[in-house]
Amino acid sequence: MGKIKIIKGDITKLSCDAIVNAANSSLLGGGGVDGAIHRGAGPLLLAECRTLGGCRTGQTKITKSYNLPSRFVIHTVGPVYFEHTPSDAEALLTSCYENSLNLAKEKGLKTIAFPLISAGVYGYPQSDAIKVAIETMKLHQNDFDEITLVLFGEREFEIAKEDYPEFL
Ligand code: AR6
Repeated sequence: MGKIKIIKGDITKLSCDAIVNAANSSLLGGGGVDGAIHRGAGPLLLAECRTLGGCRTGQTKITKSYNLPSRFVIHTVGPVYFEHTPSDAEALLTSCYENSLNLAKEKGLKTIAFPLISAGVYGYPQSDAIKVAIETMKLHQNDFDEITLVLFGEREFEIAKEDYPEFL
């Protein structure tokens, strides 16, 4: 069985098969983790993203990683929390993880890392976002060598330590 890991850090530094980007539907960059990924990858990432025709909420697109140490970037668009009912937001966020993991599996990728999708600018409550991430990862862990949840902020890492100590 594959391993789920929770770490604190910067996802752009990881050299796994794929890192996941919490993008917006234009796929043309932004702030937060999206900005960090585009800065690290360089301008060729934006050039490839321009050819993709955007991405709908809950869906995914894959690109190369260019100057980043990972091999691929899987771009997914999380829900803006307050634009949906809580249960619709949860279903959409679950789709982000599901579709990213399914796409990675289809491509034969074995190691994948996620940021805490929607839990920054998009306002998803951090503790609920961590639960969606981990519970969805658990359903797919047999298909991967390692699935990593990368937490950037101190507060979200403290929540994860409390709620999921077994993955630290
Ligand atoms: N590595 C890992 N996690 C990070 C990093 C990093 N380098 N930088 C930030 N985070 P956000 P969203 C965490 O706002 O809520 C963008 O402008 C951050 O602490 O990046 O899905 C897009 O273009 C938070 O926990 O994404 C969209 O417009 C998590 O990543 C919009 O923001 C997600 O925060 C998407 O909003």
